[in-house]
Amino acid sequence: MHLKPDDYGLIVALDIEDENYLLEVVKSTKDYVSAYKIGWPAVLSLGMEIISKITKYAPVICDFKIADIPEISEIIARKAFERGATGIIVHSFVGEYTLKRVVDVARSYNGMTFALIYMTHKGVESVFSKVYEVLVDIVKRVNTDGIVAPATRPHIIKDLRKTFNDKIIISPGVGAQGGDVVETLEAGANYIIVGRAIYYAYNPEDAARNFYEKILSWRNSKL
Ligand code: NUP
Repeated sequence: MHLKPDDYGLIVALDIEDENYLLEVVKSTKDYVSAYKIGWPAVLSLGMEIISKITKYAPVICDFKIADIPEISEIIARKAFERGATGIIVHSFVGEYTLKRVVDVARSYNGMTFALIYMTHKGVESVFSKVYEVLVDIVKRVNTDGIVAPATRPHIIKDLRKTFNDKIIISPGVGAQGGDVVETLEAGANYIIVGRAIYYAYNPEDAARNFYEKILSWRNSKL
């Protein structure tokens, strides 16, 4: 199952170091998610095998934030897809040759590439605001399936949606970092990414259902 540019949903970030807890979160939230996202915390703690274990329940996007020369980026992406990943996240500041190489590897596995254009956390405006237009131009030259845009900065999502109307926008920063579900979807995101607000919740299943229902009710209000 692939994410789609005309669809909406929840992606749960699993930055969890304990395998039992990670799989417990997956099993209890799987009915509400379009995909899971894993990154360095899970892979460095549990190994790459964790990817195939999660894919039994839902597609996995590997948030490796690839930022290397094309040849090395290709290997990193390939390792993720060999384990059954559905998507990979790559930084856009490394330029179009790295992005193109990652897109080619992804395509050969029928997988997806998401280019990270602007981050969510405090203090990065001083970097990203200076290079924003340059990064947008890089991504315009490469046929990535989607982009990663910050739920903490809805005006950036809005701007990216205008430029990239056929790409899937996935947005981290909802919940623990202060981003809001409805504001993020209104701005133009397709999938919201939520980590701590789900896996640190007293009841992750209820928390995931809650986010999912908010997305559904927003979508229904637009029909
Ligand atoms: O700009 C970004 N911000 C961000 O938080 C790009 C990301 N990929 N992320 C990731 O989204 C981050 O690594 C984490 O996995 C997730 C957000 O988690 P949380 O703040 O909802 O716990």
